Amino acid sequence: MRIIHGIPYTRVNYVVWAMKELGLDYEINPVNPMTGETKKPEHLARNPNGLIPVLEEDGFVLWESMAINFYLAKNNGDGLLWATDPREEAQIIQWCVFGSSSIDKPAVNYILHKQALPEEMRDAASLRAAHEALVPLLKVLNDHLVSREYLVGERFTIADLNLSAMLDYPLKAGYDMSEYTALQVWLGRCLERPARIQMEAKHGGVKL
Ligand SMILES: N[C@@H](CCC(=O)N[C@@H](CS)C(=O)NCC(=O)O)C(=O)O
Repeated sequence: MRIIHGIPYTRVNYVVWAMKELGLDYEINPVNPMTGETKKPEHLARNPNGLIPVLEEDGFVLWESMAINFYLAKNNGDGLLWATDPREEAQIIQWCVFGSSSIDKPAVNYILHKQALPEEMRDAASLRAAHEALVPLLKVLNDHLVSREYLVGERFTIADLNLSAMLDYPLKAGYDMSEYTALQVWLGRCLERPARIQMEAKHGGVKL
């Protein structure tokens, strides 16, 4: 039995999308951060940080969306989303660490301060800061994608999934990426995959 703890239109989306790509069954236990459920003892026992997503698989518990997706990709679907050699593996990790350490926070802050927070909590300076923080990161990705279709190994991997899912936040909130042509084409290629569309049809798109 595989359970994802969390509500789907958050970073839980990264994991649900990976499950759909890999054809894995899952159940969702809708632990909702907006109602304080992430800070209840029951959830803190799963993740002492009080955050979602958390994966539970036959008693095995794992938190941090990147770690969960590495685990799923490496061990399911005959390696469909994973690397074929140690160097590819290192490159997948490189892009995902870059994503979680640099892109994830400003990407989420952008959507929060643009539209997801209640209006009185939105802050123009935070929105501007999130926008500015993303500029050099989008350029790094765009430059890399000018000469290739995917981040690693010329096929869709968990690196493409994780980073395009992060960038879906600012994209959906109206961040203008038109000057990053290669990045935009790649985002379309990733976000229009059938598994992503199925996920959005079932659970809804990103909100926070
Ligand atoms: N680095 C963590 C971040 C997890 C995270 O911040 N999750 C948010 C939802 S998208 C959350 O649980 N927020 C609840 C809170 O801050 O109390 C990961 O990638 O799993």
